[in-house]
Amino acid sequence: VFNINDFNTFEDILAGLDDFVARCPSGASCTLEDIGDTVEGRPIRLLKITKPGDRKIVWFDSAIHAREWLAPATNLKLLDVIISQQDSNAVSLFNKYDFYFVIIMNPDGYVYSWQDSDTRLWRKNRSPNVGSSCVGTDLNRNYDANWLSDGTSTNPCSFTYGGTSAASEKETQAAQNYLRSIGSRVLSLTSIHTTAEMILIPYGHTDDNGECVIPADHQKQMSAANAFADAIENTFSTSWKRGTACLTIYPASGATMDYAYDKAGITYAFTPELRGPGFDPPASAIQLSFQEVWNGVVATIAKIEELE
Ligand code: 0X9
Ligand code: ZN
Repeated sequence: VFNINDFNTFEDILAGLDDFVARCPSGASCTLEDIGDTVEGRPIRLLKITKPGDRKIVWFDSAIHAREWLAPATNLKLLDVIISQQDSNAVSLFNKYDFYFVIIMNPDGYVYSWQDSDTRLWRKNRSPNVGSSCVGTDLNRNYDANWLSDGTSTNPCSFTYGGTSAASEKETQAAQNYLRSIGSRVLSLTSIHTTAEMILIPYGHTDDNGECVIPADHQKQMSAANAFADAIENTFSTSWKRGTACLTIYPASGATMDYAYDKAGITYAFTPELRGPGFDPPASAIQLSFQEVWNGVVATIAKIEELE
């Protein structure tokens, strides 16, 4: 049974999405759309909460890395606060923007991470690799954004295996095509991961001299990231790093966020690395994570409005 205050199986999350649609606020439309499917035949399901008019989109995705269970759990709470329309910030944000949520970007990997204790820490998708007994590609290294340049492996047994070509994976193709189709309407994209307590912005790659590449929009992106991270820190007096992925966590190319910025024209693309501890925090971390991230989202959107 779906429980917003606990970690949920893929099946329960799909049922939970149906419940959310049934609770759509009055005057709004809540629509499910499958942007693609996986090698094992599971849907990559998008929930759109919209109102009529020419409105910008606020996008949240999670669980491209299967084992990072706090990410979809936090994302479901963001979806809940928007659909419930009980919070004054949620009301004013939904007066202006449409909200799009993909809770599970990597369904096959997520299901595998629930199978048993041996598979709990699975990260990649579950597509077979020709000529190898090792399964899966790291979808956050597979995007057509400086693919294979940094922090990735050509060994199918590696947990950062980048795939046979840019966007070789069905999940990547689905996300890329969809993001390009809506990119000009997206105010911000937040691709949620765990666990390093950081707000990352583009880019992840380095240049020929091994220097981290800094985007043209860095100043704006950095002030939005600072607003995000400061609001998180102020929630529970914690400390969060912020900055480009390459400088702040490590060089890594071919990620969702970098594709969103570089190829889909989304200026404000963030990767929060949520609180820990580790990949198995207690369920009590879900509400804490939500509270701090929600404060961050409200603050960063206010900052983006100021910058644009
Ligand atoms: O390595 C990753 O994919 C992310 N860290 S995680 O521990 N969740 O695996 C960081 C992604 C950095 N983002 C970009 N390179 N754009
Ligand atoms: Zn991750």
